[in-house]
Amino acid sequence: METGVQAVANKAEMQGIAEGWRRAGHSVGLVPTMGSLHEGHLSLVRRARAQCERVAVSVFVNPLQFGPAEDFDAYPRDEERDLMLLRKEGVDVAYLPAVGEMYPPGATTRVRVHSLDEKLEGAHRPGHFEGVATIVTKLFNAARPNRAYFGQKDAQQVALIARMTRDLDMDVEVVVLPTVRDPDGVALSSRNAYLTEDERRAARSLVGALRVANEAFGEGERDATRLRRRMVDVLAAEPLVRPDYVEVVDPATFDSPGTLAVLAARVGRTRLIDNHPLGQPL
Ligand code: PAJ
Repeated sequence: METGVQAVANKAEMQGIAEGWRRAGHSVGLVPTMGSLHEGHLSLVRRARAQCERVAVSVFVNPLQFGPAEDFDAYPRDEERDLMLLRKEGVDVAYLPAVGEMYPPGATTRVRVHSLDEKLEGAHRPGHFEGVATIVTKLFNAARPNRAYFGQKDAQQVALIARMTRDLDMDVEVVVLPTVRDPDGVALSSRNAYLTEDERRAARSLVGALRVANEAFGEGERDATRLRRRMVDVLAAEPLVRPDYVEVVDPATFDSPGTLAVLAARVGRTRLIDNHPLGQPL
């Protein structure tokens, strides 16, 4: 049964609603997103719905986590469709603050997770994780969740949020769900909308590289350098793909070696990331 979703743009209003839920003894789940929702996002929403009595989903394209040369302006936005999907999922509140509501003039406080935020994805996107840590902290303060839901698709973001909640004594359980993929294996991403047909075909090499590493791992290969080389070779065979990094790291520290295969690459002009915990089916 569809009950309607309440759209909230104001942080004080969001806090008031969350406070009411808490006072009534309801558990609260939060799913932070940047909208343009797909089945990956919806898998998080469904888990939140199953585990929590009240569910808030935030839709906010966060300028602070985009570099000056990145795609903040072009990032796909479709609020009406997002609200329709959230209504179907039985979400209680969609929190859609404007940029000025989140970052009014003079808001200069930032949250940093040192060291982790400078590795791999952080090295290629300076300031990105500071933007993520800051907005997630603010979303937690607005929606006051007991549990917050994140996708393994953004593995370093997961490590960062888990570290941040621990380091700052945030009373939020971080729930992580597996990457949802298209039938051809490509990880769902809002940025896939940028790909041409040829690029979309080339993008399969990312999951192809992860599969090759996973098979080698399954056959007993544990040497990070050799696992890495296998992935690099798969990507090198695809002329439309230019890797930023390919590594096998520890999933909590993002130091090498480890058992998490992670990669980032440009496919044409679109930058995509993917990863896989080696040893798990893919
Ligand atoms: P966004 O890219 O919209 O993703 C929102 C959540 O959906 C993240 O936790 C992400 O890991 C998860 N997700 C994306 N693609 C997925 C897939 N194919 N399978 C499973 N989960 C997937 O990540 C962000 O937004 C932002 O950085 C945010 C946390 C909202 C802070 O601004």
